[in-house]
Amino acid sequence: MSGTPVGRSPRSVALIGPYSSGKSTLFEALLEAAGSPVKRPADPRNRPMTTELRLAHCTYLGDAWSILDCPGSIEFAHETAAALAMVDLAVLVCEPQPAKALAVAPLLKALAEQRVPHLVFINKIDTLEGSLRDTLAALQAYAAAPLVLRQLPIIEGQAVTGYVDVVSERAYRYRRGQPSELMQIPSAVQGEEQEAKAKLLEALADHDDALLEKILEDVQPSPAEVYADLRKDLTDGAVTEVLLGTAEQAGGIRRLWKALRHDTPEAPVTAARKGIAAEGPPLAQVFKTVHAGHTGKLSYARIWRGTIKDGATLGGSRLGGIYQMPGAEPAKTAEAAMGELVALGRLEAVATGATVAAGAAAEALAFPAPPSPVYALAITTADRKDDVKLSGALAKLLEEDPTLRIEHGQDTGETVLFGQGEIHLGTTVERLARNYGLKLTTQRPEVPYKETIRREVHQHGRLKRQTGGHGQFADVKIDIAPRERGAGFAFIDKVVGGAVPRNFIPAVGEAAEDAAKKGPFGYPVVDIAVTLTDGQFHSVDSSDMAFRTATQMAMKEGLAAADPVLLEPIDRVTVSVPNEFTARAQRLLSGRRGQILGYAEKPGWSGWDEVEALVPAAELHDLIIELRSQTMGLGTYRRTFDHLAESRGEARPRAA
Ligand SMILES: Nc1nc2c(ncn2[C@@H]2O[C@H](COP(=O)(O)OP(=O)(O)O)[C@@H](O)[C@H]2O)c(=O)[nH]1
Ligand SMILES: [Mg+2]
Repeated sequence: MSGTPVGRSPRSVALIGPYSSGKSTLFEALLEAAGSPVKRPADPRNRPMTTELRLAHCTYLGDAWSILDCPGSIEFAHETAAALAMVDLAVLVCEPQPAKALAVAPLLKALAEQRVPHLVFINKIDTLEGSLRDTLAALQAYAAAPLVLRQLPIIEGQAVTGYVDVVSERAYRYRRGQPSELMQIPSAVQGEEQEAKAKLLEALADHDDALLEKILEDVQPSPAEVYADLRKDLTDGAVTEVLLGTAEQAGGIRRLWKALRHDTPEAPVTAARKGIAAEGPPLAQVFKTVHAGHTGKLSYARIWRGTIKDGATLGGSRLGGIYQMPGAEPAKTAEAAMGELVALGRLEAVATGATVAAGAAAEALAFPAPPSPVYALAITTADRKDDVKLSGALAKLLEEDPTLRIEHGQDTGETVLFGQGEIHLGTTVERLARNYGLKLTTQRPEVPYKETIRREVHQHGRLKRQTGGHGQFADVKIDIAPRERGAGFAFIDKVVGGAVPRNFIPAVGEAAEDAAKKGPFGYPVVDIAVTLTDGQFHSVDSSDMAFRTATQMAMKEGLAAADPVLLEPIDRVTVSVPNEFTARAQRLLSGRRGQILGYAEKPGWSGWDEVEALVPAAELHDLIIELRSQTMGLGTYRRTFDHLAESRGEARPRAA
């Protein structure tokens, strides 16, 4: 035994890693080994993608744990970022495949940047082909600290059947669902084991002079010394230990538990890392919000200080229920202690990311900002009567998901969802159907084309109508002229001698501006000046209404005659990719009528480039899908509107 006391403060761990590395399977295996199993999917080989954080509580050898299973898909990366901001330690789950190391790179970077203590668990060790060293070397290229193997696989025949513990120099055979069984170190692994141990000690000696001296004098340090160094270096982020196993066959799970138990920093250490004062009222931070049918609003929170008791006043709301999640199902508890992740009920006024203190004002703590949207879909209710219900449901979804945005197109009248990709918006629409009974259809959002004119015209509009008693009469002469791009709409009154009386002139201006909202192609007309030069009126038959109609007639004819042209929005797009994909990203943008402006190293991201281009907005709808499919899912982009450009016929006018 390592001699650490039992019954320490609760600790929190997040399982992170690329999609399909086996986080959810590992989550289940860890909880099963701790005697708090969660429901498993009916067909584990066909397990659904994790799209949301999943929290479960358990006790392992007397210690309380909160464990988070994070989604791996890049579209839900914000959930992982939120989890990392909350936990004492992250387990980075990888596969033993060097080619997949690139997908781990952004996570290694996030861990280093946020200074989250972490270890690496190489899962699917049963699928190992070739040497584990290649995977380690590939990962090392992106890791800030040296990666040291704590275990080596034992391969018998074709299969991985157990492991050698590098520190204790003992070998174990995996036994499904049971503790591994001690065995002789196979002679084939002995050389490798010696080498791994030397490497491990070398890495530790870089931060421990006493150990360095022992190594130089060829004295073997005791396992206790090595364990103490590993723990310290993990907390400091100086060395990253690498464990291995197979979640699916429950191999290496107890070994991982042992490492978690021994090396996960305790809550006060994490609070100090975060700069949270040790003294003060009980403090919690919300990292996820869920509207659950039966419990109402649940705010998942980390307890950063003290003990939070049910009924406390937090952030202006009265706490209505504290839930732990044994078996990943909510179970009421009276209080939550520092170090725990719990769900807090009915904090109506508290948003995701906020900190709250019991009965006091809370100090603000950093929380990751949501990434900007990369994909959009317009949504329509199948039944118009559901529109009110939809806006209520969307308000709740926005509260739950900070990576979702909703816009109502001013010109198009569409409701557009903005998010992180097809899967993200797909699950959002599914959630609206499942939780709110809303049937929606989705379509590609309309491109906000505009129009303008290229030629000045002089137009005459005349309304003369005799209906029963008195008639309607108005006569206007207007000039419609193009203005500089971005100058907007202008109305100028140049009438002299009362040809159009003062009181009718505002109606002419309003009607002209109104008529510009829909030009010959069906889009808003921008950057024109309308000048009222002359007109006629009748003392009885003229009215605002009549002048409006006459102006509308003049505008309709005039705009059509003024050499109208479609204007298409052009965005400035910045694509970021690992630099091996830079050329591909450039081709992708050129293929979408993009004008490449250049590329440069992405600031602070060694090995990544940013490509800048001007690209028509019409070409951006599914850019993220193609970009991801060509860059192992790693490429992303951001866009801002740049300018309107005259369309050379590539853009398709709206159907009449
Ligand atoms: N061969 C093998 N497959 C595994 C192992 N762990 C998980 N898997 C499989 O890998 C796939 C993805 O697992 P999952 O836990 O959903 O990955 P996640 O996306 O990281 O949560 C599933 O088909 C699992 O059955 C393992 O140790 N060995
Ligand atoms: Mg998963």
